[in-house]
Amino acid sequence: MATRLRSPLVAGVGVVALVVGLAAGALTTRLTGLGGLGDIAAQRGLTAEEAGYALQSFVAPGKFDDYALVSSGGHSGQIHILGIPSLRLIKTIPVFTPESWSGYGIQGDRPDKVLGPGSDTRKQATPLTWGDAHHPALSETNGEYDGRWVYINDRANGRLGMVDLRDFKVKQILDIPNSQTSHGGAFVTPNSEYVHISSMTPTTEGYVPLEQYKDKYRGVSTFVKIDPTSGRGDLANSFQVELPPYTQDLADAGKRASNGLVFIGSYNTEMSIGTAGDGKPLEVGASKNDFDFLHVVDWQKAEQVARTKSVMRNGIRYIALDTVIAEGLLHLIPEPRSPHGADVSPDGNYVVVGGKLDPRVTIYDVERIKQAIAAKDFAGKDVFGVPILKLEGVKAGEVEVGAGPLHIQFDGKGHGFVSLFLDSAISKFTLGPKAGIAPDKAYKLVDKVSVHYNIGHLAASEGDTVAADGKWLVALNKWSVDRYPVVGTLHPQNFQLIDLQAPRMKVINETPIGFGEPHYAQIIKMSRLTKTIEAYQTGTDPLTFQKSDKATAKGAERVERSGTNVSVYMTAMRSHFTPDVIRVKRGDTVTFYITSIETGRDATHGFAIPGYNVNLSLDPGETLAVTITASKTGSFALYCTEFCSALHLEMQGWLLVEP
Ligand code: K7E
Ligand code: CUA
Repeated sequence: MATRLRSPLVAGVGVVALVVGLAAGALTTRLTGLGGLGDIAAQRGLTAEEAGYALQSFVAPGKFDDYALVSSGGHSGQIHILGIPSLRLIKTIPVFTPESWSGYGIQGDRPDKVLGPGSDTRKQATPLTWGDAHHPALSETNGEYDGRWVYINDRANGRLGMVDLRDFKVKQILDIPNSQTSHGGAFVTPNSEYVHISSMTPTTEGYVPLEQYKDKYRGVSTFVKIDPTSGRGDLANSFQVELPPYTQDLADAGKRASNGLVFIGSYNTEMSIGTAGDGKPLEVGASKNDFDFLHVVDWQKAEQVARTKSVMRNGIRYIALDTVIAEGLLHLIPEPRSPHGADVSPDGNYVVVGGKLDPRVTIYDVERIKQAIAAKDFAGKDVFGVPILKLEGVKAGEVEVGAGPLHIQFDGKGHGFVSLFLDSAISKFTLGPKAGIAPDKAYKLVDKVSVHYNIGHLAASEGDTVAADGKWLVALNKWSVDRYPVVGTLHPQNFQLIDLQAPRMKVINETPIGFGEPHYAQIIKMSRLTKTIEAYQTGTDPLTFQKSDKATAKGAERVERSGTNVSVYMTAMRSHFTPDVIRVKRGDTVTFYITSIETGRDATHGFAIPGYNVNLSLDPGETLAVTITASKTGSFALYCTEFCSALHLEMQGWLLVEP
């Protein structure tokens, strides 16, 4: 079938011609030249249009997708990688939550070294085993994705996860001091100098009565310094900018024309605290004002101020609000009521805000923002003394786009795309002259497409970078309603793929998302993922990418005992562990240092001990450790959990715990 289908396409009959042919109606007769393609479409009950979509998004067996969608998994605490245009799920990366295939957080090396330190128990009531993964941020060089690292914020607990794209594994979870829930992040600055994460709900240190909300509660914008070699966050060189107790929402880093600035949307500038305080539920109290505030933070200036005028607070340099104001690090701009997203265009000239309770997007001109700040052209100050810019002075335009505008993406060709939560649609609009749009065509609605259903974020191919390419757009829909068979009461969400190269936006593919609620995703060209390895050098500690001092060579396997501490230096290869019978005494502390001496791609082993809650994935070349206390006597049949060879079932051994 594939060859019959491919040959006419190779011969120059493009998809468009095919769709036109199919649409012409007499499927079978007209398409006989295409080897019965029309028959197939007819037999499968596909319309001509649908058959065209299939050809656009189908990736043949053995072929690769052109793009990777790096998606958050929401309160599943994970990151998921899907291919574009196929929407096939390629990989799941556990970040804030245990996952037993990879052994992450189950028992062993990485949970102790990543998930464990990922909860600061001075801040958290208990070590955390879940997180609400919202916004993935790929690292950038010169404003383009560089394929090195991904960061993601934990919306629930104010933490930041960092994944190394060499092996697609989490290397660090950083518990951000002085902040609890987080939303404005993760976003990297254009050369990955910092990854930004701002608080959502203002917090205090310890208990402070809610009645003192305005006086004592504060938000915080955190710039986590990225170590340029490891990609890890370096708290000692990071800093925080204190913010008024408005509820800071989505943020975006400036680029090109706006490099050096960060923009953070906010809501609840009313500072409503719910029924305890002002007698109204928060949803009412927080929607009173006609305007909330877009925060403009000058991070390059703040970086300087942090060196001399900050205080150390829980391990991070902290710039208090009075210093923030005195140094001119923060300015506010009125934005339509209860906005959600604030996004910077690829050229950096515009910041676009979705109004949520306003049918418009508001487009701000960065140059005019900078001029107004320099000229101190203020409309006034907020109650804390933060200067407010004049809306009319910095607004470039506004476009009526539909009901419930949330988030904005760009195609790099002068257009923005905004998700409409209430309309369940995406609107396409033009930016202004600085994005190459003629003045009479600027700030206009130009297209709209329905999606299914209740879209949250949307992601355009490389749409967060200076290299937005205008090829694909993915709608991350909250509900799937009737798109899929009912499989119980917890229903999947729905991703839909939109072709941006067609004259009108069209949904051409979709996939149910059965693993959590994705909030945001970024789309990177597969060709940028050049750092990725297939297997480790033998004996690699995956946390450091260095040779582990516990790496064990073939022939050097041994068991060492020191008092009640037993160290097992083990190797794994098809199809045995060496040693495979381990004798210990009840009460011993037993550490297994296991090195996979496999070198080939895919030659993965597992290591499970029944009854002891142990499972590891031993990827080729990897050295991992797991420590147990031999508290229960018995004969435990340890085994390899990955079907690794014809003799996989034979890859087993014994942990004998003697009384
Ligand atoms: Cu769900 Cu970006 Cu956290 Cu909007 S946020 S949808
Ligand atoms: Cu090794 Cu199965």
